[in-house]
Amino acid sequence: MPVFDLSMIKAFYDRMPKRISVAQNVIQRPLTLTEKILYSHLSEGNTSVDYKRGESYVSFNPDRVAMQDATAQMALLQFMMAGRDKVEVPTTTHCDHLIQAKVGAEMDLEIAKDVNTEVYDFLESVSNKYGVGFWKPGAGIIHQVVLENYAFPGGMMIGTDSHTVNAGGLGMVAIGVGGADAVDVMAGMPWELKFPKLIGVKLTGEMNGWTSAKDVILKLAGILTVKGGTDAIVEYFGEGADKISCTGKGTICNMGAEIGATTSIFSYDTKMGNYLRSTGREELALLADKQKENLKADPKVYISPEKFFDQVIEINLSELEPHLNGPFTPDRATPISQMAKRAQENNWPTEVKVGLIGSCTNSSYEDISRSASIAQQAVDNGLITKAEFTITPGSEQVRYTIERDGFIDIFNELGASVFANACGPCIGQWSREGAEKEEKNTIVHSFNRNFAKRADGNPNTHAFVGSPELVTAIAIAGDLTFNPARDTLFNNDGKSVKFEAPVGLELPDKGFDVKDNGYQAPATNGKKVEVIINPNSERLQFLKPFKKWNGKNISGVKLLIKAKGKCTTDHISMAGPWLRLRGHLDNISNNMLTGAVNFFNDETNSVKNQLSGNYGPVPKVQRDYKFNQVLSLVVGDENYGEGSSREHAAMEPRFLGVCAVLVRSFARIHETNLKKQGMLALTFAEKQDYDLILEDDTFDFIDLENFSPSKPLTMLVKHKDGTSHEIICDHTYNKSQIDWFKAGSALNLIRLQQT
Ligand code: MIC
Ligand code: SF4
Repeated sequence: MPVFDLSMIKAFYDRMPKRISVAQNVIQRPLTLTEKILYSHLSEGNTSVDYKRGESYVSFNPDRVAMQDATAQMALLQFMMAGRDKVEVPTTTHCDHLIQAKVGAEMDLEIAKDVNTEVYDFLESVSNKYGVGFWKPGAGIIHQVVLENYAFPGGMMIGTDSHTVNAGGLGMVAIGVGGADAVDVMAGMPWELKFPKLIGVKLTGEMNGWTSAKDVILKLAGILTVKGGTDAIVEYFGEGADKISCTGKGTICNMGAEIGATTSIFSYDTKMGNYLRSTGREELALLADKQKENLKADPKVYISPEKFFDQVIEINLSELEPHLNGPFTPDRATPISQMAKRAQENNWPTEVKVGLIGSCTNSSYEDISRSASIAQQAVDNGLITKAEFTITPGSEQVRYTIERDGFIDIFNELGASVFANACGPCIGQWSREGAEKEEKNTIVHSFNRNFAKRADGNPNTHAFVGSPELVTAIAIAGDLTFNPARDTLFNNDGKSVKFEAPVGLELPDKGFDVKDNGYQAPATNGKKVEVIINPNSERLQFLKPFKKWNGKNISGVKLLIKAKGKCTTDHISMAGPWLRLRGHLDNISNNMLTGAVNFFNDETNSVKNQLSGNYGPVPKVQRDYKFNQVLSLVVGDENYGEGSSREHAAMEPRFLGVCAVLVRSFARIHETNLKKQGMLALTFAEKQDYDLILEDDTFDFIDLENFSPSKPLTMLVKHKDGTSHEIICDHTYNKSQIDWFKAGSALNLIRLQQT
């Protein structure tokens, strides 16, 4: 197959050297790789400004857009309102999130095609009409397919999924965004981002034994926590980096989403060149080889990184131990040697019920071959898996190749289930038997997130994240505390077995292969293509523009919920069964904030309706406010909206009449999503003011009429007993973002510009 969009890439490589040298002259110091790529993608062309990291808002022209089915529906419904004939940059849609894992790949895929027909028909027709490449259900998970086909060193892309960052493994600045941001880029408009800060991670030494690329990011998550990477790009370098395979680099970048990083990146090296060649992109590898110097930082950056990055962290790969992170949060890092002690201290169940490998994070040929080497040892030594064991390949190309090379047979001998090439259990699309009983239990997986309820809907499932090879060994042992480098197992004949460290192949000796990769090119002229939406559908609904702001201060706002502790997008707009409603704003709004814990009663989905005095489910109470034309406010804690890029978490409150979200701090994508949808996204200037908010409070915004950049807003908090406080609300709106608020949404502005 020819390389996709090669002429676009060539044109970019032609521009890049000049743009970099201009930037070097303007900035007058050596540049990191991240800066080279960002300055090569400015909307203004050659730069005339030395942008301030963490401060300047900058307009970019990304090279491409990728969307997955669960977010593409809303993104494309919005794009349809933008009044364009076709997308202006190469764009793709990937059908991966809506396939439920239950029996096994073939059967599950057939069922998914059947139950999701109308959504797939819509996505296929809308993609066809607007010039968007379409990857059918079964083709694979968006990030794996992008790495195999579209990512290129030095490029810049955005995607409507937080793990878009995976493409950093091929040297790309790849950023997860909400659908409204994707609409900007698809409509050929500049896309804005606050110039990120830079975290340098120096990798020294070399991995050995059971340690894998996954452990680099599990360790880093432990150091930086789920918010440590906020508004920053993580750039990896050092002799250790050069020894990690391209897909291993992808794994590390993928899970950078779990530390809140804008994205992560590695510089171009032979590992990347080999991967490009092995995936049929020799021509692209040759182009990248010629750009080698531009695809890494300037030499002085590597000599004294502390001068050029805002923060530098060093990890010695030779000493890095395999980790398991969890439960309930991906930054709770435990080296395997300490798991027995920690599990006991925290009362985590140590019997492992299920081990799951694969997902967009860890399903490369290397991952599967290393895991298979452990499975093979188990088979050879008469061991069986104590836990259930499942595999979700990342793409049809990987699946086809690992089947050809016999790995699937090895897993089958161990009694594993192979699920479809899709997200499946990673996003609650897992029909796990008995999950409804909500028993306390432990699972281990090689995915990236482990928030409560995420995999199987059971709030008591303790999920731990580890490398696929470690997950395989632990599934066989059925024991969370099993340290394969140290411990032995006994087979049915009572013989003791100790695993040799995993071995694998970075890339297939015979190259990758696939029969049908599942790609469908769009019509060259889509004018006549009709977009299919059934007017009676409960899953798809045309959007109506949100109302514009009337220019007046907003008052009489009621508290809807004061969320306590972790409130991720999974808490705000749960996935799993709700994924099926992602194209129907009204219907999906019935899950709004149903996972958030109410500060005042420690319960989920039970808040006080200030109009009636009764407690009720959050969406129901909010619909009552809406019916009575009362606006409301959501209060939250730190890193509110962490996790996914799903803009439903912003559109639902907007649609149901929440006007503002006031929190201690935001996760980046969610904050932008709120702004784009015309909401007020505010933070407490004094973090302890969170404590002032009471259950029966009413709020007035007293200086909204003067809403302007860098000027905090003042809100009057009125308690039921007649007392009140004025509190200061910080915000990060710049001039154009305030225009979004005024217009009612960013999309309303695009529509205005169109007419
Ligand atoms: C996820 O991993 O949480 C998801 C599901 O891929 C999301 C996107 C979504 O909610 O549709 C993400 O990471 O952005
Ligand atoms: Fe799919 Fe999970 Fe990857 Fe998200 S993290 S894209 S749900 S496999």
